[in-house]
Amino acid sequence: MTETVDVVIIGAGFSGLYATYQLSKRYKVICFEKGDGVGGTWYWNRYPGARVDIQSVEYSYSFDEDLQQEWQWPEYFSAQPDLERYANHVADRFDLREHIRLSNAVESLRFDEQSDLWDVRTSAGDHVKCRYIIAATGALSIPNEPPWPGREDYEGLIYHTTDWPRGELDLANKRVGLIGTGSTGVQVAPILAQQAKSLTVFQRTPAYSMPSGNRAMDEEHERDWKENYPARREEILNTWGTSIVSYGEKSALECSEEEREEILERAWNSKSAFQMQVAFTDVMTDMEANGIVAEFIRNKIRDVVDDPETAELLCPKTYPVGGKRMCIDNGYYQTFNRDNVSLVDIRSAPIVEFTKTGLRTAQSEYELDVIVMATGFDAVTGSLMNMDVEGIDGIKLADKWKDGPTTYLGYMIAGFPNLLMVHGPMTPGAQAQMITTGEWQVDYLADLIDTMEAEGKTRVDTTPEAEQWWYEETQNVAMHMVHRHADSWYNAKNIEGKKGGFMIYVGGFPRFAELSRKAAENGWQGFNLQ
Ligand code: N01
Repeated sequence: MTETVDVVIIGAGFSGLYATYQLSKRYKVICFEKGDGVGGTWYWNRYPGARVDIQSVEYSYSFDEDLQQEWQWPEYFSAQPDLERYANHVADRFDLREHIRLSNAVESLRFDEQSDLWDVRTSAGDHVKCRYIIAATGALSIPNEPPWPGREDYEGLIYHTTDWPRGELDLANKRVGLIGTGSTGVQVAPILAQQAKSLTVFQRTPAYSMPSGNRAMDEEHERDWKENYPARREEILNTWGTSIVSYGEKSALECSEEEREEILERAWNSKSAFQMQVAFTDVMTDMEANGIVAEFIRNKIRDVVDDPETAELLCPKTYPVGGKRMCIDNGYYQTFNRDNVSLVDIRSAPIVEFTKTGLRTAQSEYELDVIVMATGFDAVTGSLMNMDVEGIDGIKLADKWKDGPTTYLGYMIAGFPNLLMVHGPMTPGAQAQMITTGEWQVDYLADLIDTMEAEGKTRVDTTPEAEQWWYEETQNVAMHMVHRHADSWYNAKNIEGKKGGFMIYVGGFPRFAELSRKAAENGWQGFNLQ
């Protein structure tokens, strides 16, 4: 049976849930979700230690005043179970479940040029026609698993952190290998070290990380936020990184050494990794200023790690602070002082293959009972590229994006009418706080849909020229930022062979929002309403 609705939303993560809430008020909506529960990132990433790195009074919905007043976060930085509980609460409280179909992944999307409707087919066999698609598929949904040979011969267990088994995993007496030292590896390592017989950490590039200082929520802090929520939410949207921190007013280069140290110590104790990146005006734009912050962090690492050789290996020296996402941790560097933990440098001697009993690098062989892959994601484009998406004239999205994504303001792709994206390629993504900025983008797209419906239009598409303008803006702003000196998932350089330039807009959310707003005010410039 074929159903017809107005909008199909893909993904019941935080943006998909809000899109379902917002659009189901006036349109017929179905939200398809691959997982058997809601929460997206916070449904999938249930590895031990998974926790948000932005304080939860910020990293939460703003759309309903009662919700933000009544909800209580137990800790400053919420753990995955609390974030998943919150997503479920929102789904129940706002009666979203009637629109959501779980364990039901969208497999193909085909645009019908006669009717201007999308034809949607799913893993559970559903067949739906709809005017609009909202792809809230997440920037970090498809795991990156490097194709080292021999995997099928390995007799131990392999877990990617984003596909962690439910329930307790008994690691006592197990020799565990952890590959990857990004935000995820840094969070999971201390816990694996406590649980396992031994932990071997395979590091290609060290992270910059600072202690999270996570603690139980204190009443005064919570009350302060709840009394000031509307103003704080506005302030969040008006800051470069959509987080309320204290933005430095001086260049690192014009401060005396004592002044710098004082500012950096304060930033280090602020419990916000973002604060380190804005401690001075030029940390994110000037490599010399950035180098001062980098050296401060390296000295903190050297202070904590007992073995000088291990400490040096853990010190990032090849890219700037903030060039990749800076991490916050709960005892990461202290982990390397434990007798059961060792660090292997796979930059100088890369992993070559899995063996029957573990891993072989260019230098040695390691016997491991469990291998944990914290190797990140086929980020930003992976989720849509994994579906069979066909636009006008039979163009496949996988072909269109084979050399990297192009979008207009991250919302639309030329040749794929009525397909709208939240946190799409070339939006600020993880350079911003994704719940609040996701709400903002959903509201923007809801306005676009409302305009279409009010004007009796059936097709909105963008143009290659509009895409080109946005591509240049995205790449140009990156050329002024230190991000260009790091290989990361922001610029598609985390996976060998992946093509594309900057897929994350690093010009700041306020500029992105301003350009989006201007386009809407100028009669939806760049969006071709027909
Ligand atoms: O992934 P990553 P992640 N050979 O891509 C290594 C968000 N997040 O899951 O740096 C050897 O950052 C790779 O090495 P290198 C956050 O936005 C947030 O950790 O490419 N190593 C790196 O060490 C974050 O940015 C939170 O040299 C290989 C690691 O694997 C994003 O998710 C928590 C390799 C991957 O690091 C992704 O973080 C967790 C190879 N072939 C995540 N391929 C919080 O809110 C990859 N690696 C706290």
